[in-house]
Amino acid sequence: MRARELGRKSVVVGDRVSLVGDTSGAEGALARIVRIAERRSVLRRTADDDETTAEGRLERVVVANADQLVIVSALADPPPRTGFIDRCLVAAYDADVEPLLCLTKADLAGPEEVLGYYTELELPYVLNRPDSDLDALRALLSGKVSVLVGHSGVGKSTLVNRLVPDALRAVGVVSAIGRGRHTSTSAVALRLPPAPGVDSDPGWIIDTPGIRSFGLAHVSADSLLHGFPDLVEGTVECPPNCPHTPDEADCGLDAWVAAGKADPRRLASYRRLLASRAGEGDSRGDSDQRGPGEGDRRGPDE
Ligand SMILES: Nc1nc2c(ncn2[C@@H]2O[C@H](COP(=O)(O)OP(=O)(O)OP(=O)(O)O)[C@@H](O)[C@H]2O)c(=O)[nH]1
Ligand SMILES: [Mg+2]
Repeated sequence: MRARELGRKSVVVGDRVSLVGDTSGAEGALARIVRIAERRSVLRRTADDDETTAEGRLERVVVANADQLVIVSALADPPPRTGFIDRCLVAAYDADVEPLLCLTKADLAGPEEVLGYYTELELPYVLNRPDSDLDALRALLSGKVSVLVGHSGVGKSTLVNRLVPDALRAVGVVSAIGRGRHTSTSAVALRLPPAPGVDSDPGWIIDTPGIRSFGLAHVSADSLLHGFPDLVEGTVECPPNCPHTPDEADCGLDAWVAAGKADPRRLASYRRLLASRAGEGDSRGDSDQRGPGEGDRRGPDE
C-alpha cells in the first residue's frame, strides 16, 4: 500500500519504489511504498489534443522508466492506422523512449503499405504471425524495459503470453471497432524469461490496455516535429517562427515534399496533428474520466 506521506503523488507501473514493512511477499504480508525514485522517463498521453480543454489537461502517465515504446499495430483486424502510429512516435521522441514498430497478424495481410509509409524513417520494426519465431523480437527487448501500446485487439497480450509463457494474460476476440470492448484492463510489467544459453538480462515487458487515441496536448508544437524526423531537414529554409501550417506560404515543407524528400502523407499527418493541437477539430473527444494507465472503452479513432 501507499504510505500517507506520498500525498497525492501517483505510483505507476514501471516506478522504482522503496518499501518498508514485510517484503516477504507471503500471503497477508503488508509493505508500504514510502518513496518513489526519480523517473528516468515518463510516457504520458492526454485525453485529447487541445490543452485549453479539460480533456486536454487530463494527463495520464502510461508508464514510468520505460526504455522502449513498442507500437503494436495489426496489419488487419483491426486495420493499421498510421495516424495513430505517428502519434505514438511523437510521444516516444518526446519522452526520450526508443520506438519499435511491431506489426502483428502478418498471416492476415502484408506489411508493404505500412512500411512504405515509413521508408524515409529508420524505424526499427518486427513482423509477427502466430507461427513466427520470436528471436528477433527477444533480441530487441533484451536488457530493456519495453512497453506495448496499441489499439484493442491488435494482439499485445497474445504476444506477451508467447514471450512470457506463465504470464497467463487474458486474450480476447476482436470486437467491432468503435464498440470498444477491450480485454486487458490494467498495465502489468513482467520479467522476460532468460533465453537458453544467454547470460544477459532479458529485460521487462509491460502489457497495457488498448487505447483508442494518443492525445498529445502535453507536447509543444515545436516538439511535435521531432516525431517526424523525415521532415525536420525540410524546415531549415523556413522563415523564423514558421508555424509549418498549410496557410504559411513560405513554409519549406511543401517544397521539401514536392522535391520527393518525404512522403506527402507524412506532411499531411504532421499538419493534422498541428491543427488538432490548436483545437481545430480532429481532436479525439475522449472525455471520460478514468485513472492513469487505464484503457479506453470506446473504439479507436485514429
Ligand atoms: N490471425 C491472427 N490473430 C491474432 C494474432 N495475434 C493475436 N491474434 C488474435 O487477436 C485477438 C486479440 O488479441 P489480444 O492479445 O487479446 O489483443 P490485445 O491487444 O491484448 O487487446 P486489448 O487487451 O483489448 O488491448 C485474439 O483473438 C488473438 O488470438 C496474429 O498474429 N494473427
Ligand atoms: Mg490485452
